[in-house]
Amino acid sequence: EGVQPQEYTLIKMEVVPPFPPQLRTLEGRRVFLAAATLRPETMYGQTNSWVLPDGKYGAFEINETDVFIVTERAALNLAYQKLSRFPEKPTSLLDLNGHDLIGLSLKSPLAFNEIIYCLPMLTVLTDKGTGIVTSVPSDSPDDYMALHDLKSKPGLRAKFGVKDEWVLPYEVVPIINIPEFGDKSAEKVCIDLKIKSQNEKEKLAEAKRLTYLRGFAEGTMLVGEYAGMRVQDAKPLIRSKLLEINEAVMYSE
Ligand code: A2H
Repeated sequence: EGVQPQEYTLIKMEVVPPFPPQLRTLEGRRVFLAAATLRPETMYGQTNSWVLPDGKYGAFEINETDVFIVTERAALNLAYQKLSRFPEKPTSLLDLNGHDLIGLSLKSPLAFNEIIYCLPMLTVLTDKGTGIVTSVPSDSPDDYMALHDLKSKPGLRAKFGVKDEWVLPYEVVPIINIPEFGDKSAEKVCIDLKIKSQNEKEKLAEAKRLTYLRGFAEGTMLVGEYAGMRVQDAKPLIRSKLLEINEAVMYSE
């Protein structure tokens, strides 16, 4: 972990019932994949969520009604931030791994796609955030390449039991304009840098640097309540709104 504390927004991606067999014991509760993001203003463009297939997760009681699926490490941090049924003591209802989560259908705040699916990404870190990532391929080069890999490689889908209908219908949703990069900045930068897969770490770091700098400074919202507003002005407004309506919570580490 870095020296500077990082403030994330945790997006509550609700698992849509009926639950699959491996989650059946959670039936009757409100269960969320809680995804850590630094870009709450991009939530309109969500196409899926990401988990690490071999990652270890748990279903933790946050309060009387809500259950968050996150890593144990994140659950402990949450418990020290008043996000646990019992203060400073995470209680897990169920141990899970990434494979158990792949294919879950989700409803996520602000997303134009009404239902999105949980999919595998091999570069998810289990020692950052919650180990759950929400995917916005229009504006995140990592998300764009990981979705591109799944779309273009039937063998990769087969390896992780990913059904075509969880991936193929989902297109990049334009949500932010960046003068230099257009309305699908992550796609453009990945193509310009000739990035071939989610595993090209160095090129992806460069792509992230380019889109992040320009996006925050020069980006304009194309959609939503704050269409036409600069990204840097819309971001805190959208974050506050999500927190206020209880579709997100704050999390720092
Ligand atoms: B961001 P930082 Cl549109 N493993 O959210 C890998 N990546 C993770 C993660 C984990 N355990 N937890 C969070 N992240 C991602 C949106 C987004 C993000 C956009 C553009 C850029 C971007 C949609 N994905 O991040 O190392 C999450 O993806 C660029 C870095 O703490 C989170 O924000 O700075 C970001 O990384 C946090 O990374």
